[in-house]
Amino acid sequence: MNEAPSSQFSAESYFATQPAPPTLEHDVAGVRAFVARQRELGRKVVLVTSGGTTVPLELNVVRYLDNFSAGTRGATSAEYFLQAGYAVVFMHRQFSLQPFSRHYSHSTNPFLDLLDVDPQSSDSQSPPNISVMPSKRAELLEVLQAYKSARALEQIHTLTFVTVNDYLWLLRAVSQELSVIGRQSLYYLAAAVSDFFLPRQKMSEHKIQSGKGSLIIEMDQVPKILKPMVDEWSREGFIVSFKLETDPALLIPKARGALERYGHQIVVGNDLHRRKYEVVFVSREHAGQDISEHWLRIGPGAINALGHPKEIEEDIIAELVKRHDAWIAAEPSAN
Ligand code: 9Z3
Repeated sequence: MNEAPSSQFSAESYFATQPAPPTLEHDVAGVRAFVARQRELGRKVVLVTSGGTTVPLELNVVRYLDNFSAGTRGATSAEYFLQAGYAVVFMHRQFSLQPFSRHYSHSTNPFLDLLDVDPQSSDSQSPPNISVMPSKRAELLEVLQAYKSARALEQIHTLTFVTVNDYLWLLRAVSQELSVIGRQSLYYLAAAVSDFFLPRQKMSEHKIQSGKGSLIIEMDQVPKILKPMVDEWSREGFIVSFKLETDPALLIPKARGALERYGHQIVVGNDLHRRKYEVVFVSREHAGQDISEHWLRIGPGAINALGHPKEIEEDIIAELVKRHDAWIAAEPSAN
């Protein structure tokens, strides 16, 4: 068994000691083919990460630590990126929300409630017709058309992760694949990623037994993955990370700290309870300039141009598309 380095992993020591997920090669081949196609078509490509990572406590996993995220931010944002003409690599936690189907989440808007059965239409040969209730048709049609169009245009490619280990391996591999399109690539890192993990070498093989009193687990820190992303894997990509805090007083200092430490393009700060109504973009207009803050807010009951309840992701993506276009247009040396 490999000796795991104690407590602080660099990205390098992490990948040298923690096993790659078994589906990695297959997943990477899919992304490679997708990116090659988008490159031919001249489309910009965004990697959207979404949902929370788990940290298993046992090799035969019964218990795990989870990070909060329903996947709403990522799934909603992916739809607006598609609308803006981007190709989307949607890398999400298995079973978290996905673009389009998110509108019919089983708990808030169950799909079966959209349907009607017409008993008159049945006979001994065929079952009755099923139709969409008239009151639900217009909304469903809009979602369905956008979904079918993204599929027909081969504009979206989906990948799943569960553990933080799956996430880290996939993120590195996908970033390297996307780097071939240079400045046309955008990274939108909305997944809620654990800061702590249990190295494979320290995990119990079987279910941790009770009966010995309280459970004490010492976890190691997950390596700061944005650093090698910015410096090595995606040097020309436009990188947007999210910072989640629950104490509003920490949001700006933490977001500024992340931008200073990693040197990427934007940190979007959000407070857990206000995340659907306000976010803050923390960035520098040009390298060397002071860090500035730009708040995006939507009022309660806001309605968009199509007459639907406004989602803050619409404004987040519009702002990012503008900034990404400016980034593409700028000379590399100017940044
Ligand atoms: C976010 O901050 C996302 O906006 C949310 C979205 C997870 C709050 P939902 O999926 O929630 O709509 O329910 N994501 C990033 C969270 C994160 O783990 N950030 C790390 C940090 O804060 C840096 S990568 O340290």
